[in-house]
Amino acid sequence: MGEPVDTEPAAPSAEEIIIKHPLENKWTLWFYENKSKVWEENIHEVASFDTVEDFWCLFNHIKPPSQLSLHCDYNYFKNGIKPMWEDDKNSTGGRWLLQLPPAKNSPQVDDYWKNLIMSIIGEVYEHSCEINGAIVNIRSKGTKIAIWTNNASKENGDNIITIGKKIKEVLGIQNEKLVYEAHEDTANKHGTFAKHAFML
Ligand code: MGP
Repeated sequence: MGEPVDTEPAAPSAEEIIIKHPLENKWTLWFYENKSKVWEENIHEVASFDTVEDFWCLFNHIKPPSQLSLHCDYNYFKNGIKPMWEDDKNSTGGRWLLQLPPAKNSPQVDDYWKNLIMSIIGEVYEHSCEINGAIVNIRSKGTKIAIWTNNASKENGDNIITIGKKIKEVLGIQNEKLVYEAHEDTANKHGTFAKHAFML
């Protein structure tokens, strides 16, 4: 009889166990749940991460958007930026917005969301420094997925468009409409729609 064949994979070295892959930025997940009439009281910080491994630990531990209750939101923002118009980093910014049918049990919404979050924490955008975060809103009228950027001025149009085109590429969407709204216009809108500064 020959030597027994060892089919077990080699045990990871101490270095492999300890080293995590750092992200360019630290990110924070916030959760919005519509409980109080005061909007700001409904939004809570959940956890922060700055490595790929800690991101997946968190992301895989929580429900995907399609399993959330109505009127809930996930918000992933760069650490230190609150997911609200009032934050200094958001106040002059806006959002690229994708409107989808209601999310309940929609694997497509979960796919879009996962790819979008991977793209922002992986900093795949040419102007990643302009990206503050991303939000998914679960509503009865439909699901909204958005990337928030920090400069909605007309003079910054080229960068905004470049980011929007990259979002379409990341999500693999050609026919779906993406609109960019300045937060100032969203906050002051009358009715459902804000003025669209750009459209792709
Ligand atoms: P929403 O949750 O972004 O969208 O904003 P929803 O529920 O689809 O409603 P719609 O108006 O877009 O059709 C709902 C409301 O939450 C807003 O009208 C504001 O009253 C409040 N709100 C939302 N955001 C993102 C903010 C914010 O950043 N700051 C403050 N103060 N209120 C906000």
